[in-house]
Amino acid sequence: MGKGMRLYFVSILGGTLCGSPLTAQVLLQGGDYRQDFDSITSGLPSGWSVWTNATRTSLGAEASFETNTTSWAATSAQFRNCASVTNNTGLLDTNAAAATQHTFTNRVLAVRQGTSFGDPGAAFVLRLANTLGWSNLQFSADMMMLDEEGRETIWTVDYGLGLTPSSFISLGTCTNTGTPGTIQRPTFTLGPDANNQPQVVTLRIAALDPATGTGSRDTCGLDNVRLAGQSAASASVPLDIKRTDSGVELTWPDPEFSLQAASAPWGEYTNVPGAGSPHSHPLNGGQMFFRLVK
Ligand SMILES: [Ca+2]
Ligand SMILES: [Ca+2]
Repeated sequence: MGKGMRLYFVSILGGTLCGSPLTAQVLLQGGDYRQDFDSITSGLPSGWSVWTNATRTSLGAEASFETNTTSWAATSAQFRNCASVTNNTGLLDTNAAAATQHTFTNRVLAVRQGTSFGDPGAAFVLRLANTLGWSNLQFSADMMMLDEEGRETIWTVDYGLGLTPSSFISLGTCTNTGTPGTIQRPTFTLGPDANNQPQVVTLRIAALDPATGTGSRDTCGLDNVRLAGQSAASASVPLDIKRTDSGVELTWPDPEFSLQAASAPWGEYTNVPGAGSPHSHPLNGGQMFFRLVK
């Protein structure tokens, strides 16, 4: 993670909410936010919480999270710590035994809804302390099918302002469907009211409607959440690009900013080693995207 992609966390007022300590919110600073949930055996990451009874006008009730590694097919209705279907070693093993799943280091924040648990109303919540200096915030995540059963859950991505919003702006939906290992990647851009916002911004991935179909409910997993935007600081520094005989030349006026590159707009951006302005980049590969970070 480059120096411009640090994430800072801030403590809030130390209160409690529904019996669970609410310890922190995420503060965007200097780059984008990513969450891989690979450390959830120690608890939910800062800024994250899980809820039931979520509606379009309420966060609902904060729920507990089972930190112990739990198999995809376990039938207990709960928020749980599951293995990804793709281990960090790259192995794709949708038939892995429970004991093998427990050894996977690639974890996901998962939920198994039940007749009286979270259907509808299950929600994954991320709170940002504020978005001061940020605009054009883009959210994306992997929604992963872990255990496929008869019902299908429609997940709504929405956000509201404040710690406990009573209204939410819906960005869209994604339906977790397909065979185990199928990944949906909802990607949405937050509205202008999420730009440069001094209040807490509360983002959700919520089952606001009853699951469709009949029978048991799937186990769904959330992973690789990304939140990226444009910061006022970096927006003020132009990155110019021009064609040369051998490729392109990138120039920028502030040496405190470093150049990063990625093969897709969403990244993953990595530092371009030794790059200073002007930087010559050959045209010898696929498309590339550049940005400046500080
Ligand atoms: Ca993960
Ligand atoms: Ca299903």
